[in-house]
Amino acid sequence: MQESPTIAAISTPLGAGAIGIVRMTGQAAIAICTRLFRSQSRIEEASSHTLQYGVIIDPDSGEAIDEVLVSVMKAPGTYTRENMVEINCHGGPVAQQKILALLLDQGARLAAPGEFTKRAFLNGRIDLAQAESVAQVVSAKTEAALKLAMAQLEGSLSTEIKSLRQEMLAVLAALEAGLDFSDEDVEELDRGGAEARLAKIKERLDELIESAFAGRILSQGVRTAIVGKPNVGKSSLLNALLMRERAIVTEMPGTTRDTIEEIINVGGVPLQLIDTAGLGPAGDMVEQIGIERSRKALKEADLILCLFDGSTREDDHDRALLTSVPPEKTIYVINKCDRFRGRPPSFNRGLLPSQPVVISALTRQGLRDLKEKISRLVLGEEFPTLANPVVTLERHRRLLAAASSSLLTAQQGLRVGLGEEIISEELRAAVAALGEITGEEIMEDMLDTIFREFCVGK
Ligand SMILES: Nc1nc2c(ncn2[C@@H]2O[C@H](COP(=O)(O)OP(=O)(O)OP(=O)(O)O)[C@@H](O)[C@H]2O)c(=O)[nH]1
Ligand SMILES: [Mg+2]
Repeated sequence: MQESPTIAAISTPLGAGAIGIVRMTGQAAIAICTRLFRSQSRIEEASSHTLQYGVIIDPDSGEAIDEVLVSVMKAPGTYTRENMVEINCHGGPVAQQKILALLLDQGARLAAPGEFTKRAFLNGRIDLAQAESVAQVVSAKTEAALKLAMAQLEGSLSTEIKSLRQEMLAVLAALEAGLDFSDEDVEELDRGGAEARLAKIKERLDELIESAFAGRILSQGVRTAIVGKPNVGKSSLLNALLMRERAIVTEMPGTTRDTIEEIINVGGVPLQLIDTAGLGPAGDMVEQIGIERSRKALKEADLILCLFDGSTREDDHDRALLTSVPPEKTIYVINKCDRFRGRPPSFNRGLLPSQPVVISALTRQGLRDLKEKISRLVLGEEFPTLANPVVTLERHRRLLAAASSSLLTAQQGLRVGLGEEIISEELRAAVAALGEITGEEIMEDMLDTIFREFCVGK
């Protein structure tokens, strides 16, 4: 990728801020900046990784645009491995836009989303999995998600994938040596040995695949549906957890007619909370559609908060609800405990498959217990420690699953005495799948799809 055009973009978010950064990378970055920058020292002569004070001027009018600090970073020790300039200007959108426009006038091209990071990848500074983690670092919503993304950026996943790929290549080489010299008198391939090696590799692949559930939860959030019959306090619970009056609450059953989604952070785990329409007799069309949406939310949820009104006796709707929630991913919650303080709830908790959490969405009593139970259930014991690489992207999970299934076929082939060509074919497919994760084997259009998800200036 030598001689790629110089690109520029505003890297800080749009809108007014104290400082804005306009970023430029490419062979001509420093020369372009020089033509606009008036200062005591010349930036071409400045040492790499230094900060230069000066003024950006419009070269046509000589007018001063902004007082700035310019970071000068010279190839190859930079983010993109090319010359880079970052102009730290005042954070108003006008100054940043004007400076960007001047850079474009002087020959830079506007950067596409993720193009800085794409260059870092194409120029070999980071591999593809690391490049993808940059977007995750930027979008991390919790500390845990940030830690995972940082571990991936530092290469923990890539190192594991590359080592698995190397091991597959070694088995493949042994197989193909058998193939190439099959006319000559070479030792027979040790089928049992090859199979055992593949089994070991597959085991590690499967561990990575398993980590994807936790990875998705930590990086994207646990889909958590609050369900229950009308009027038990679902919207009140959503509001209490959010600590603001997000959903409408009234004493009328059937208040919530559509699902409402909000994100909260419980002990470092992001929850995507979904308040639903009460599951009960549907009156009009809107209520019917609302109830269908509730059922969909219930089906797609990773976690269900199944809510009952503890101040009234259970009825058929409660009982019907109990048959439709899977106990292994449900926390049962008895609400309105302020109404039966000191006395047992009217609701018969003996109906519930596990110990319920008793709360009052009104007085916030029991909310802490509920949050603790949520993080215990989600983070569970089998949750991987962040010391091991964790798969956070669906793209990676899919490729790992493809590799694992090819390995399985290859293993079976070795066992039943299939021809070595067929086995190498499967192995090659597995090697290619892993290569797509780290970008050792990847098509240009795949890259475009991946980097399109990035923000401009990253
Ligand atoms: N005393 C008491 N009242 C509560 C509590 N939680 C909710 N309520 C009341 O119960 C009524 C219904 O609350 P909502 O939060 O709207 O119930 P919902 O389950 O969302 O109802 P729908 O949207 O109609 O399905 C309101 O009058 C709330 O003030 C509680 O913990 N204690
Ligand atoms: Mg409601």
